[in-house]
Amino acid sequence: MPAEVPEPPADTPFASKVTKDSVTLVWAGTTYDGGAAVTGYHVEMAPAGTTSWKTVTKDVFSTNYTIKNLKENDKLIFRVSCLNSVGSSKPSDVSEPIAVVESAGGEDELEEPDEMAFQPRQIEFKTTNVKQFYEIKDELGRGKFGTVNKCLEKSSKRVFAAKFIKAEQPADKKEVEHEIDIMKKLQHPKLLQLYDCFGAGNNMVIILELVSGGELFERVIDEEFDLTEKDCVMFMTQICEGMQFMHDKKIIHLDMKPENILCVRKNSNKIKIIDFGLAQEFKDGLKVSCGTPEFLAPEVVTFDPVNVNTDMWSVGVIAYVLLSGLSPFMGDSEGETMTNILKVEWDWDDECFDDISDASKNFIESLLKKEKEDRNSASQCLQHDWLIKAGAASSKAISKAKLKKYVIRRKWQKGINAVRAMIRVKSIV
Ligand code: PIT
Repeated sequence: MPAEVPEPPADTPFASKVTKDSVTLVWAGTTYDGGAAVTGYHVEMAPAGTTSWKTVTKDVFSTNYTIKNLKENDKLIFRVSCLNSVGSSKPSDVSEPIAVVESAGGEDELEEPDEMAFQPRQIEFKTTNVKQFYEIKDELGRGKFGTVNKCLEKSSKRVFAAKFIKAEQPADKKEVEHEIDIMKKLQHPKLLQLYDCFGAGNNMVIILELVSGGELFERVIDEEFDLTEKDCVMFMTQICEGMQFMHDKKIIHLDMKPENILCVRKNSNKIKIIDFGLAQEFKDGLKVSCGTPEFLAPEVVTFDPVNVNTDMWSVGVIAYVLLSGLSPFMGDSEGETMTNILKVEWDWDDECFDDISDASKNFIESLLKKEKEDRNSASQCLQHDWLIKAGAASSKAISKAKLKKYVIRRKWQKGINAVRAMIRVKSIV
């Protein structure tokens, strides 16, 4: 069949960041490339309320772009078309009007804009050996899911992360295929991207975007890093951006915890959310029994229906730990932890909270609510004063003594869990 023009971007473009003279626009990839790979995007803008479209660029390969040198206080709308060798798709839906004004993190953020690691691509499951296409390099980490190694794509010489999963049973394979299906839907700069996948016999390999900054909490406890409330705002904003994108797609992560937030590079404050192994598409009445005790929402503990706000509870717990190094519901046993969660028993009593802003406390209070309907959604969080008024957040260093102890304790726990998993595997064999 001859190729045709692609379908437009799957979603309405939106602004991930606005400053007094720039807008960073983010959009989704195509739903169908027309049979010829998407080669780039055409971004257009117009004054809000008009149809005077003007090309911003036809030369962008990632699904985000920063439009610079805009006039302060202008109100603009944007649309994006997908390009392939045949031509251009119809334009996407038109964005909400975006006002060019300073917002969270704008002025003093010196980092480069968000980049997708690679342009959206059609990913097909291959049954060949991964080593035919990739050279496998050093181990990056391991967990209950298997091992992650750095790898090099032979054809392009580009580096990626290869996640090796042992899938002994057909059900294990189904689980991995489910994770792959979910990841294909999640093309966003704050969510770790899927690049390729292989399955031969019992071994499945997922090729992922490579990030090299390690776990967020490990990075912030480094001696070189002065953790401030401003930094916490920056991290929580990115986490909420990733959540907002997932939740807009009706996908729930269901295992939001510090270990699943990685830094892009050692010297960058950009993060990516990983591990979609437990993620589920929302369905009315969906119940789950998984996750990590300290971060579980009450409805997971009681095996009641979940929704996207189930993740937002865990985001509240992450913010609490990041600011204090204390785990709000942690008990002496898993049972005690779950009881504390069900009673929503937590407080600001510790003296380390004396220096923490009321805005941050209000942000967390709006998430640690028993009823998921009462919690702030990811979009509401992104509108919360604590995140919006990032410029006002304190630049005073927060004590990291407790957070250091917390990270060390979680590492121990992770080791114990890995040994437990091995013992379980042994006893099955
Ligand atoms: C990297 C670098 C790194 C670890 C990872 C990726 C791990 C990612 C990962 C992704 C998953 C999952 C578990 C781990 O279930 O140090 O680029 O989907």
